Amino acid sequence: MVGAKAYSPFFCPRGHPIFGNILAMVHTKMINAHRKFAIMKPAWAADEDDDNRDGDGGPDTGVAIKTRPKVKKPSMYKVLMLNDDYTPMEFVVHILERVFSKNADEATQIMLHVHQKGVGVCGVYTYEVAETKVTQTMDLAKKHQHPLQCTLEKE
Ligand code: TYC
Repeated sequence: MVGAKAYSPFFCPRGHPIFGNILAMVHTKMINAHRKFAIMKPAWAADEDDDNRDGDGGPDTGVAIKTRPKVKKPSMYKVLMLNDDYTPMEFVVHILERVFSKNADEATQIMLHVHQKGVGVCGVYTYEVAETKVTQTMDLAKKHQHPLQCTLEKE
């Protein structure tokens, strides 16, 4: 092995081989803890040059691979519209076109579905987008004095 010993300032060439090796391992771990790049050993070099047998105290003779941050898909939320007896059908269609970007046919279909079944899905969005659309719908309904209600539901 040429690694930790070769570059570590803790290696003592005359005597204290065990003490020197432990300090070298600690030093290597301290350096590794601050790395932005994982040092990967190629498979053919696995431990063959590492005589302290800890598997990670050897020389840094691999390929530096940039570690990728974990990315997760965001949770999605349905915006549900509820039926009532008073909000005009045309107003609901208007909301579906303006707030939920539906064309006239889609908006009419969704409105009729809600009218007949009591509830229907206007769209599925990430949390902030869904919340904004609920607020815009409720604000417009209030402004025009209609009792139209809509809510969020996690998918
Ligand atoms: N039921 C209402 C009416 O007959 C129309 C309506 C449809 C209201 C959908 C709300 O979410 C709604 N005028």
